[in-house]
Amino acid sequence: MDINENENKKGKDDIEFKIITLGNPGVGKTSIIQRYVSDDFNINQLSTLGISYSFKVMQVKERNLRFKLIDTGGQEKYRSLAVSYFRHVDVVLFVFDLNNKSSFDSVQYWIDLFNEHNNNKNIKAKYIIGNKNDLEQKVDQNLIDELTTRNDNIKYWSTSAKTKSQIDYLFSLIGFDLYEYLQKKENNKNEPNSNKSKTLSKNHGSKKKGFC
Ligand SMILES: Nc1nc2c(ncn2[C@@H]2O[C@H](COP(=O)(O)OP(=O)(O)OP(=O)(O)O)[C@@H](O)[C@H]2O)c(=O)[nH]1
Ligand SMILES: [Mg+2]
Repeated sequence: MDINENENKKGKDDIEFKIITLGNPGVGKTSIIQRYVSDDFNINQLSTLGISYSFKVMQVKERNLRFKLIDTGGQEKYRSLAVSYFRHVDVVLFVFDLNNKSSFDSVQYWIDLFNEHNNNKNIKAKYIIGNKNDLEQKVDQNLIDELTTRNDNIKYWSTSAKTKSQIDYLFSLIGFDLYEYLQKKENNKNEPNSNKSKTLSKNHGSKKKGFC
């Protein structure tokens, strides 16, 4: 894969995308981000107070994608703070703990909460993440498949922040989703039948008429 990553400050050609984590307390949201950004894991990771940010740049082909990672605290008291970010995010990761069934049972709640407060205009990719795949899986795979099928345009991925299993690959997939989005956007802009081109040719046509 043609991907390079670094933590540079925002460069002039970087395109920023906001990625948010959501899910019950203790499922490993912070640990996933910490593993990805710093290749670090803390067995005594403290619960996130409110919101925390980190950044990482991924180069996909000729593009520099700058990820702004918005990590939310899963505790109830931070819910309205988290909700206030929903409208502006590009990618959402709904995280649960594969070893904890009740964290899985809450995922639909998080999806509904997100869908209710996100206008769906900005969102480019949605993932359900089953984290802690180094531990015994206590969530039936059929239930995970059902949940994924029941919700539109959502992908499932299993990770371990502890062993680093599938973490880098997850962010590569996100990088490619965003790259594809940018390509499509550009193609639409250059498309002769796009709305913009239609407006331009209409204006151009009427101007010409005026000169006759
Ligand atoms: N075995 C195992 N433990 C993990 C993994 N990821 C996180 N943990 C542990 O799970 C606990 C909670 O991890 P956090 O990353 O703080 O969870 P969180 O979702 O950010 O929790 P809040 O900030 O309270 O919402 C910590 O003790 C981590 O070390 C994993 O993949 N495997
Ligand atoms: Mg946290």
